[in-house]
Amino acid sequence: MTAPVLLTDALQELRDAVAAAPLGLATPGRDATERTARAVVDQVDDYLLPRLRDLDAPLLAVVGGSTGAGKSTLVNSVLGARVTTPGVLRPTTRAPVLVCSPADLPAFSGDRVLPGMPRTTGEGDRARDLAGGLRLVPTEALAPGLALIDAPDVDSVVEANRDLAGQLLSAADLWIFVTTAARYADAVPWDLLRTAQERGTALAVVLDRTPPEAVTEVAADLAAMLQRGGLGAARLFVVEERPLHDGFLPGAQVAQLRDWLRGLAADQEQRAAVVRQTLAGALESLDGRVAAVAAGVEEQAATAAALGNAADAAYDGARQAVNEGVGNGSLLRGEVMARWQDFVGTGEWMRSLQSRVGRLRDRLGAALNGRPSSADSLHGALESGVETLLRSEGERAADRTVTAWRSLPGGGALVAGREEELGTVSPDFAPVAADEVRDWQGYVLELVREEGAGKRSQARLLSWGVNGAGALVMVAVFASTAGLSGAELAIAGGTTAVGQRVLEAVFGDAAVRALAARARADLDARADRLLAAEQDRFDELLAGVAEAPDAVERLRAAVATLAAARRSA
Ligand SMILES: Nc1nc2c(ncn2[C@@H]2O[C@H](COP(=O)(O)OP(=O)(O)O)[C@@H](O)[C@H]2O)c(=O)[nH]1
Ligand SMILES: [Mg+2]
Repeated sequence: MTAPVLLTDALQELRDAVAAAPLGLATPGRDATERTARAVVDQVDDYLLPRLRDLDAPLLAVVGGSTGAGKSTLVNSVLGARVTTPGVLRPTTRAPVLVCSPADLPAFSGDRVLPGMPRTTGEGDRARDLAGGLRLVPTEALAPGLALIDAPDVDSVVEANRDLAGQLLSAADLWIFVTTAARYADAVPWDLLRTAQERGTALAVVLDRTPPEAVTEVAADLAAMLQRGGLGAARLFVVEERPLHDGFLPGAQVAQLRDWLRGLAADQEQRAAVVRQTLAGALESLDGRVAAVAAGVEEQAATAAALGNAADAAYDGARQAVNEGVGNGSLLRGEVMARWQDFVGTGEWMRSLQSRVGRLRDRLGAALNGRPSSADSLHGALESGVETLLRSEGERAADRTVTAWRSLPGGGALVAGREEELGTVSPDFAPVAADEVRDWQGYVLELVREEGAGKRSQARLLSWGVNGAGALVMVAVFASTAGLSGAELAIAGGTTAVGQRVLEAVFGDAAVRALAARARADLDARADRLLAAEQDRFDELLAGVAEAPDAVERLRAAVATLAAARRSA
């Protein structure tokens, strides 16, 4: 039997797996998944791990609720001390306040709970404005065993405040939910109450600022709503709207809530029951929340695959088009054709050679010797023809990929602002392509040289030049599958046939076919490499946002390990 995994270790791994979930692609579900993931990570860090490591630590009750519900006034009034500052102006930017007995201060001053929030104990403006900080206020007005957090408004107009309120609630053993007679039916608080219900969080609800004449009616309505929402077990406190005395509510209004909190602080058993309830609910909620993150990651993977396929299709198309363009004779038009004719002579001369292959090489050799630059010109024309083909297919594939990505989920954001740059070949494409084609030509000449070495044919070869023979091999490559038609066929096809016969006369039939095949394979490999490097630009964009192929498996495994750890705990 393997040793059981500790619950805390299993939670840590689950948290790390969620934190590492790749969510870089702007898919439709991304933002929701990101919020879920962040909330899980925060709750594990802020609440679950600290609570599991110290089940006896003081209870943390978070006072949350709607804007201006009177939360701060309520906290001060319950404690009979000015521990937190009520505000008239909205939104308030104060740091949340944690109030506890001086005896409990060590339990909250370190980073045991809410480790990401810096603590302050000052009252100054700096402390007030400290973003994301938590102000610690020790007071004898609270007995040891229970601490209160006065949280920002859950429906604040400031998103950061709302997020902070949600994060604080997730860190609570107990929610004290404050609403008012005017706001108790609002949507935002009820979203949070539903969360409390789903998670089985220990909950008390305070109906604050209730006009005395409406107490019965409003309290009954809210109680019915809680009942319908599955929250009938929540304790409901009603506080009447009364003139404040020096900022405090009359003692009678808060006596019930104060007594309840004091009783909770004093009763270890009751506190432990609250902790168990909220802890179990939070742990149970992880399955579904992590499953939602996993679904979001799957959406990312599917989206990345679709984008990758679009790039593949575009560049496969380019490779195929280059392949066809090289073999179908289309490179033997225009400039190349003109240089070819310079090289081998006039059509009439060619025709006269057709039947006299025996003398051909001599004539050809003489012609070449007479015009040594014509082979070079043909090389140059072939080079620029191949480069043009590579470039136009590279451009087409880039443009197709950008167009496809812009219409696919997640793709638009990846190319946003870079459409011009990514929609064509990369900046160093031209020199790299030129190098590749020249290297290929060098390779062909090397092949011809090797083929000629040590054979009887060497003398002949040398008589009309490696350059000339190389040019013929290249032309043979470009005409090899000869999709030529009409006049082009007559000229290019015919002349190629002659070229081939010249080569055959020098090297032999099989050797010529082998030469052309090797030259072709080398050119194809170079074109593939060049286009693959172009496609890499897109693949790298994807890898940057969607890397972590095992993310979903890791999440599922972590959920399973946690379940096993809970069973054996
Ligand atoms: N008259 C009266 N005013 C209140 C009561 N509760 C809060 N207020 C006032 O309402 C405003 C907002 O209260 P505050 O406690 O800051 O609400 P919070 O935003 O929920 O913390 C402040 O000006 C308080 O003085 C109450 O029960 N009676
Ligand atoms: Mg307040």
